[in-house]
Amino acid sequence: MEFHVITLFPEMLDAPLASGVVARAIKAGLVSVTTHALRPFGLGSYRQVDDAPYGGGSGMVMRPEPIAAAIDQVIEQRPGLWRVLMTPQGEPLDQARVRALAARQPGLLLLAGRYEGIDERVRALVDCEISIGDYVLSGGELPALVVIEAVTRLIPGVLGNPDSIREESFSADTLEYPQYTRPEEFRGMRVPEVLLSGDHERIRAWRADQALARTRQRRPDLLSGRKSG
Ligand code: JAH
Repeated sequence: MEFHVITLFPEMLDAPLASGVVARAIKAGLVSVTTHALRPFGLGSYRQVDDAPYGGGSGMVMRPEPIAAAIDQVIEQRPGLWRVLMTPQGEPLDQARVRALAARQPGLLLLAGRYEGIDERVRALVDCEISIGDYVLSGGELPALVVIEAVTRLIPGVLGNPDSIREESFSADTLEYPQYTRPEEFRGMRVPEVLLSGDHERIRAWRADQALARTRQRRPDLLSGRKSG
């Protein structure tokens, strides 16, 4: 699986890709991540990538031509990449969408914007738009990294232990049950007796009950039908 990222700040991707699961997947040759600096595609001797909004207003808007030129160059090198715009106006990212993105061969071209927005006509140049949540960021780089990590984890061979591809919270429709490790007592808080009982059927039932109760309390939206929230 190939990831390509078009960004004004390629160095922002360096540290997060240098350690952890994504770094291991890159070293193992299971994925590749290529950053493409947008600046060289900017206009004029200042390599301008933004301009004032038509109609007035504060803030700057990304011009479409540098983005289009960058996309065209990457797609020419690598036809078939699924073009994804990171934007708060996009479709919310959830584990189902991560799975769908992971199925896109040969990979993803992630577009990370900056400034107060992107010229509306850029939307015509991408295949989909993804949001990682309802909050304000300064650009799409962190969301792009979120997509890269979430997708990479689903690629066969990336996670060493196949048991941990249980996929954890959100793949199922409940949150995880409470987890404990040693010591049996920590600052007066004891590990629930059932987990020390060795009764695997009781433990399974307790965990299922806890997961459901926690989901009802914290994320009832996950229980009321497939998707919502
Ligand atoms: C901010 C371009 N869903 C989170 C998210 C994604 C992208 C951006 N902000 C938040 C963003 C500024 C410019 C994109």
